[in-house]
Amino acid sequence: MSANPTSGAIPASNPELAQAVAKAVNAEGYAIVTGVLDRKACDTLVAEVDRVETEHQVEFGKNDFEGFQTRRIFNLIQRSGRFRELVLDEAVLGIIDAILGEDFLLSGTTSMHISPGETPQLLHADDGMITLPRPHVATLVTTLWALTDFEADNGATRLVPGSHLNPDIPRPGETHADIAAEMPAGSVLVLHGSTWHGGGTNSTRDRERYGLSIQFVAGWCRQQQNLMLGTDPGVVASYPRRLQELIGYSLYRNLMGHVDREHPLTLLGQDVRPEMLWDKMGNQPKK
Ligand SMILES: O=C(O)CCC(=O)C(=O)O
Repeated sequence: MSANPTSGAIPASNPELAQAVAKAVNAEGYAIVTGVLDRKACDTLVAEVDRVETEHQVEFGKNDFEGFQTRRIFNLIQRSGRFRELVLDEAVLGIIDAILGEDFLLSGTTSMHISPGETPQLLHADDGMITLPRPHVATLVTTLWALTDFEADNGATRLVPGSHLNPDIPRPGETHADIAAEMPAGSVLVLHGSTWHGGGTNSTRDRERYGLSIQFVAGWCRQQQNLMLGTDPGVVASYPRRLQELIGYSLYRNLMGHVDREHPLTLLGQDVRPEMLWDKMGNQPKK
């Protein structure tokens, strides 16, 4: 395993950020964006992960995939406003829009806190269970946020560049030319959903690796975490409109996701009446 792809990283200040990242993700299967968060924000988020882990007595994973030395918190948007703010990061949403197109959805929010002693996670593709023949356009994008430095020895995510174009998914027991996505705290690794990757080994004695996964899918796909059922509508009603839309209170191309022909935001008491696709189509001349 070689390390340190950060040399090709793209700074968050790049004026063409969304296009530059989309180009790299489509060509290489990944991109690293540096400087999305500052150290203070990372420290605050680490403290927030610690707080939620303690409050909910989050234990290590019970299988080798989730990691016997890794703690995960799912549905982070339920746990704290700080995580909800991250989901709404304008720069990252611009990147996702450039890759997945309009009306994309949030697919899930998870923390992965890797402790010393963790072994490598099985390489996998986050879209590995779907039945579309590979390779295919990105239907899913995972953003992995480094809250502490990601280093080759403390569990930095490993990935196989270009593997999103491979017609297969990796099988257990195979070895592949993976690299460690070393990146300073505050960086975000953007992964094409078909790219082979996995959490790394933490061979340090005392360095915890804190990361967050904020995952998105195209608006016509199923979300991995059921965010509509995972959050009380009474609580969602107080969220910013953009977050409500990303959870699923939105329509894809003015059709998919409607409720009795109404926009789902009407269920949160909002008066939203877009022109439905059927209206648009029905008003076209037939000849
Ligand atoms: O923790 C990481 O670096 C990656 C985790 C991951 O890929 C997963 O759990 O699916």
